[in-house]
Amino acid sequence: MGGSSSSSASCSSSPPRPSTPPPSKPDIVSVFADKQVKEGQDGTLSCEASTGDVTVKWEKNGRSLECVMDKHIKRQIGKTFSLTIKDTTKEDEGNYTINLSNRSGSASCSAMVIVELNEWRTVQWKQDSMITSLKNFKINNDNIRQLRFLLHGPVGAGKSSTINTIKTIFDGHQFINCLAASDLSGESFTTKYQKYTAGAVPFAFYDLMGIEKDQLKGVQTDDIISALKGHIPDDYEFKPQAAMCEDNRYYISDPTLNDQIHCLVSVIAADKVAIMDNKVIQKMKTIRAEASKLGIPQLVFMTRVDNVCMLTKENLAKIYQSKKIKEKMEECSTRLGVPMNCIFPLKNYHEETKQNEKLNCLALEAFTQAVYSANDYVKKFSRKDKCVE
Ligand SMILES: Nc1nc2c(ncn2[C@@H]2O[C@H](COP(=O)(O)OP(=O)(O)OP(=O)(O)O)[C@@H](O)[C@H]2O)c(=O)[nH]1
Ligand SMILES: [Mg+2]
Repeated sequence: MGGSSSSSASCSSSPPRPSTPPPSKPDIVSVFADKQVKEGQDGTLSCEASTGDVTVKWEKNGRSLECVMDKHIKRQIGKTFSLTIKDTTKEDEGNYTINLSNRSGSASCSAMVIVELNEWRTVQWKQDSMITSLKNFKINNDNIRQLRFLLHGPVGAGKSSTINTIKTIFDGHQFINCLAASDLSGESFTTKYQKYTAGAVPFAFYDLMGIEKDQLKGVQTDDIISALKGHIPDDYEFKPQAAMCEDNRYYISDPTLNDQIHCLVSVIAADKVAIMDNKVIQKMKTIRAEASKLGIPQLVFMTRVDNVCMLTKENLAKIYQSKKIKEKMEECSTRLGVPMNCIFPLKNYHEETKQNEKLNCLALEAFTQAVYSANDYVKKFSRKDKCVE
């Protein structure tokens, strides 16, 4: 990270007059580095060049900077050049470049200005009390042994990794059995309807094959709907060409609330939401509409946040100060049609081998919300044990 500098020489067409020797070619002696500025505060980018005999141009995101009075203050003191952005707002975030040029050549350097928003959602960054309250959690329906969570979403969204993360938190050591794919795989790595449990907590997670745009690839929409209703048994091997039907010998024809899903979690990768195919979105909307009809609560877990935001990658505790994360959540909200308060950004274990409390806290915040929603759902059925169909 840090600023970058480049310099390029260009020949002048007319020979220099003997009386005025050409100025020396500018070079950047000290570049400006990426800068994090708190919303509402001033941020200054400052660099030093080898000469002050230059024309100065500032750019933002590759375009000439439109200077706003009392907002952008450009200064040159000798060979030092600076730009101060007053009273920063999220619109000021971007890549800033200074170009210095004269007859003998030019030089430039660029850096990111990242505006830390005022925290717009708070997270409890201590995990112990959250883990304890989930470990002691009592389901509000005596007939229900476990709250059941189904994770669905596009191929490679991070469904299996999310289950791994939650299991890692409860088991107290890194869990990597729920097979997560390498990033390069184009097809779903998970093919079975696999159930995972964690430690002694009364929660079960169902991992699904990813949703694909093609009709005959990935998990079938009808299979996910059948799983929501409790018709699909554990370990069922999905067949992309044909959805499970009533005459299949594994079909659970009379599911109880214990076979049903109690909370549907849509998993979306923050770095892929913009390129998600409309057909995949449409399939997810169909599933969500069916879950709504059944009254099943739904949340969105937005994974891979470290791939879209440098501020968050460096310090997960700043996630709710990041403009980029907010934008990605808004994009998820618009594309999937879910309100912002149902979207939880998180980072999964994928390269680290040691437990990370901030990562755990973010996942625990999201998961706790899923647990309360699932519990509210089964509470409604506390006197009837039958499926709602
Ligand atoms: N950087 C980063 N990578 C992640 C994160 N979560 C998952 N990954 C990576 O994303 C890739 C896909 O993750 P999986 O968990 O296999 O995704 P999936 O949704 O189960 O995929 P399928 O089962 O193939 O449909 C893997 O390489 C993970 O290591 C995250 O929060 N950050
Ligand atoms: Mg998977």
